[in-house]
Amino acid sequence: MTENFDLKAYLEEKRGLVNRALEAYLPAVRGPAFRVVQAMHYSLFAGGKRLRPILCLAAAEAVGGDASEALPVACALEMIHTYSLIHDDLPAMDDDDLRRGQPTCHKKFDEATAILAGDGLLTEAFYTLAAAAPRFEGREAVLLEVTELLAKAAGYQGMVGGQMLDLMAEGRRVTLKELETIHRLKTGALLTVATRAGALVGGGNRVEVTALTSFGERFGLAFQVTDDLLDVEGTTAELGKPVGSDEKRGKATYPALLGLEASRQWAQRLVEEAVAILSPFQDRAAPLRELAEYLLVRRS
Ligand code: GRG
Repeated sequence: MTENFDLKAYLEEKRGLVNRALEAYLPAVRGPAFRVVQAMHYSLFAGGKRLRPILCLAAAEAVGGDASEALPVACALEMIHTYSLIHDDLPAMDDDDLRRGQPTCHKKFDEATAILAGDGLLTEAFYTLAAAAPRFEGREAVLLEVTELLAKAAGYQGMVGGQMLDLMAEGRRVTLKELETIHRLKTGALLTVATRAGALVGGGNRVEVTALTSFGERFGLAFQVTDDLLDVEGTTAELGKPVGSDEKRGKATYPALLGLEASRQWAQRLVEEAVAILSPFQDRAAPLRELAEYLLVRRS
């Protein structure tokens, strides 16, 4: 715990910052293809904790940077994340009707529109990064590095690859090592790049960037373990999506492989390791520290 730090107020402030920036970056709902933009808006603003953008802003602050400098990167992360949720909910993947407490994109619109809305958000993420170049005058190399890292984390070497492995593992027994690889790629890659990119944009040195990347890796895994636990222990009202879906689909999860208590202990250990990595950053890392500890008590 960091004294005098109000995580709730911090999250509210940063969520507002991110939401206003997302509104500004997204195109207006008009023009001949307005329907796809409408679907992009719908999913992006249908709730969502904005965890990845907030991690990115908090990492920029932890190295002494200004959160507003990291906003284009933060928004690109949320666009990529929302695209992945839209596609993950499609009938060909998880076939879910509810996301963020609202009908999924393909239920609200139709399947083809949902596919295009996901494509539109993924593309818009990289447009947002490229269009931010004037804000990086003299630091273009940083923007280029961050763009490369985001592409790698989102693509076949990261989230897309993890999703593929996850689908290929359905209905068969996987080892703990395989499960960790799936999650490191499927959800971990984007969470890890959030802190790494934030540290880079915030002007962190190599030691700081490496430390905040290691923090992001632990955070990403702990997030997944607690996500698996919530799928067993949470409620639809809390999560805004159906619960118990992992077990129904015969998906490998930490509770299924380790049991509930060992999964809780594993999450606790990952969070402890993540928090220990932050000690050189002292109070500037208070938001990251509190966010990591929050994972252990979160209900959504
Ligand atoms: C379709 C290419 C492609 C990838 C999909 C991330 C992913 C890969 C699928 C999501 C499946 C899922 C529910 C995984 C559990 C972890 C996770 C990403 C939860 C949702 O993230 P939150 O809790 O959601 O940050 P909000 O709605 O708050 O943004």
